[in-house]
Amino acid sequence: MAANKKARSNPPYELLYWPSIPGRGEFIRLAFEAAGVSYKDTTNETEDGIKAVTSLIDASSTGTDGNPPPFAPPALRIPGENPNGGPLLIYQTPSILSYLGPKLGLAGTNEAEAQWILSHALTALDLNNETHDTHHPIAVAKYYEDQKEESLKKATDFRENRIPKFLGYFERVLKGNEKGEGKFLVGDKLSYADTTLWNVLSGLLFAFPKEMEARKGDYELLFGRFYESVEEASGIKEYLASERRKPFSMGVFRHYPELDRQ
Ligand SMILES: N[C@@H](CCC(=O)N[C@@H](CS)C(=O)NCC(=O)O)C(=O)O
Repeated sequence: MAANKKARSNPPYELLYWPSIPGRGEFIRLAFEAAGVSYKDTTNETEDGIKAVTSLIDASSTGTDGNPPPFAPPALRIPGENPNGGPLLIYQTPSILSYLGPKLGLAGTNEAEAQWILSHALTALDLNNETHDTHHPIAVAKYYEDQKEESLKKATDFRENRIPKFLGYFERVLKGNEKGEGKFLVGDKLSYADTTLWNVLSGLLFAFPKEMEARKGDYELLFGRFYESVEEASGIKEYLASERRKPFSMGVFRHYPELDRQ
């Protein structure tokens, strides 16, 4: 803990994401926290940090310091890592995770494992994106209330067909990875695929509590072993108990009771 604190006072990595919500920034935070590596969460740690995000994605930006402009947050800034000697700026959640994975010791032990980890993280992020579409099936920029009718249809299909398809898939992956004993998707150690899937499951439990409660028992490894094991992992457990962990609210994972199983 003391080492963590010390490291946090001089972070080499800067996460740029919207403040106050877990959102897609959470996938990056969980990787850092699992590895015990320091990072600066600019918008949550500095008064007008949000300007750092809004300026990056400003519609007139053609990039900064020799980096292209990010399309949308999250983005990660790493001092001195741009080939021009300046800060390197990368964006897109899976791109950031695959960059950090080997550096944080969360990308497996060989090339095959590294690719499987990326594949599973992308699949978990697909599930994340499909969850978002249950409350915004028509237009990202419109209010949920303006697309409620379509949301009800989308959420019904999501609950009845997509949730069981994704959960069934990950249950098979856990079963097939005997080395992982139900605790890891790939190999026998924690990876960013595990932390990414865990966050999506956690979000689904928040957004669709009735649906998930009714289905949990069908996935013996996923909810009997994996979920708790990641939650208890070193670094993750401490983070989840800290103030740095923001509650789900109005981001990707939202609890609209009418979209849940009735
Ligand atoms: N595929 C991108 C999606 C990024 C994204 O949609 N970011 C959201 C916040 S979680 C945003 O601000 N989007 C603005 C937009 O798409 O116009 C990723 O995984 O990083």
